[in-house]
Amino acid sequence: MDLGAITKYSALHAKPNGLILQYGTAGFRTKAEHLDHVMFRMGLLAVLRSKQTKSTIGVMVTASHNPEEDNGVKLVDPLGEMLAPSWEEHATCLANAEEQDMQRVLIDISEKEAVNLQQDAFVVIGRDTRPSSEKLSQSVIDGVTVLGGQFHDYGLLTTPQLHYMVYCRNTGGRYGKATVEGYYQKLSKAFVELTKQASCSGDEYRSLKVDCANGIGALKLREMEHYFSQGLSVQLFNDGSKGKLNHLCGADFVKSHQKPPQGMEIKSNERCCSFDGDADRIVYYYHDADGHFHLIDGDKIATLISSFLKELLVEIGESLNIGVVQTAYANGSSTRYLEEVMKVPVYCTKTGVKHLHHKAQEFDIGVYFEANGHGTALFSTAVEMKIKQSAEQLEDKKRKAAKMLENIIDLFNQAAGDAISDMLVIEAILALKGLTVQQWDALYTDLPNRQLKVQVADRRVISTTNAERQAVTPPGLQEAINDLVKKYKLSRAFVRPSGTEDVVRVYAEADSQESADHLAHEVSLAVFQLAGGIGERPQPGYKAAETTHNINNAFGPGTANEHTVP
Ligand code: NG1
Ligand code: ZN
Repeated sequence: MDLGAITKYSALHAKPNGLILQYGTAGFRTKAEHLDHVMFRMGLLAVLRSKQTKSTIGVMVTASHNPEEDNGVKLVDPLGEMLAPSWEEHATCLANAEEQDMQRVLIDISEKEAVNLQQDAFVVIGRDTRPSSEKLSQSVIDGVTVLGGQFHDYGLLTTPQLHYMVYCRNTGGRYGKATVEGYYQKLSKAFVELTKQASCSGDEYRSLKVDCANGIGALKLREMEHYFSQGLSVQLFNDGSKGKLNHLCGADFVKSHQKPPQGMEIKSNERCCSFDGDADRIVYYYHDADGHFHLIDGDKIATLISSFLKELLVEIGESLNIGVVQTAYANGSSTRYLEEVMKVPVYCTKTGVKHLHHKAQEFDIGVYFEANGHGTALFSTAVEMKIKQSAEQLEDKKRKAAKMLENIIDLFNQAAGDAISDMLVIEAILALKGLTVQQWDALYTDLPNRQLKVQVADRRVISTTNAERQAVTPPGLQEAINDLVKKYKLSRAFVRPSGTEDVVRVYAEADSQESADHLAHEVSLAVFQLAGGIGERPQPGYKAAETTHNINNAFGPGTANEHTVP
């Protein structure tokens, strides 16, 4: 380690005094102007992690669905998964070290993790379309270079594309070719093969309106479009040519406002979807003949996918164990439908895709989705081999089903939730089953629900258990929630501290929207009273809270990932 060079270059990426950040569920996220030193240091850390794992490590510069002025960074581990928890702690220590302590922290990490500093290191870098991203990714490269690491800068990529690149590079190309071209070819080939087998080819099944949140998804989908145009025609909206990233559009806006994005004309019963700013989330929606808006979220996507996979397995005659992984935010109707109608086991984990991904790896086939549309399906190596064999050896109908499954496996991005890949999976399934968007929506009816936020002095006073469904502290809060829930039919409510914002999130569902709204409000009041609420008491009526959420969710000092020390 050339400590002199590190000190010299670090001074060019100096840390603002007193700024403290935390590597949260989605890496570091805050205002772009506070991130230069973090980027440089994450370049350094990626080199150490690469040396330790003797693998390629990814660094993605993005703040996903956050406002355009924000940015963020996360590291991608060897198999395309999120960074290991012990290294998240190292990331936090390194990002917060004062200039004079940097060397010591780097040496500490190397020693603790037994990093062989003589080992070669390789880092791949991707970035989203934010104006600040290019310069910030250059700071990552400075960090990589000063520690003697080799790198490849992919430039503009969706987050899941970067995860894919890392996975490909560390599996000797078995998963695919580690180029954008390789990604397009792998997915498109599987998609075109699948849709060739669809019997209904009416145009209504094959055209789709896509809201790209004015982000990277537009660029990449446009590049990819001609590879799969035989199977699907996409019409892009909010493609970044004029609007602002994530502003009044994108998956997060559509899901939290339960309304269509701006800039998209929707005729009744037209199938539409929205990506988020870095294209790792997707939700679908449509207007019915009466002009009512219907959202099809991650829960319904997981249901469509898992029921299709289950049907294929039955057809092939394979009894593999398939599981669906959700979080506490999954609509109660989806869980009931999966367990009672489809007879698929459902598991609940803490919020954050790394928890879901980890759990899904326990099954032969694990389908995981957050209600907000982030998810994918994972297939064990044994399953992939078995299905490949079946596709060659079985006869007729069984062989056809095995071939379909083989292509579906190729179409999923198994490294991370991926809006483009999920969109193609969904489109293929709808075409193969001849389902309209309304028929898909009608699988079950969502229970009315409401999500609110409460400001408290210190959200860490709330601790939870049972996959965040029950509050352990502060004393009396869970009892209060239990009493409130009893007042309503088909009701459920829970609270948890957010991992990405300085708020406590409240979720409630019940048999009617009015009841869900009341329950959410009453629970918010209980949080305010028992967990140290600050500012104005929560008011009834959800509009105020929702507006606060969407207009004022920029990360300022004191938000989840950022604290300023006086
Ligand atoms: P927090 O802020 O911890 O609730 C949010 C989302 C997560 C996940 C992360 C990372 C909800 C309720 N929470 O986490 O699902 O996507 O951001 O981006 O949607
Ligand atoms: Zn995202």
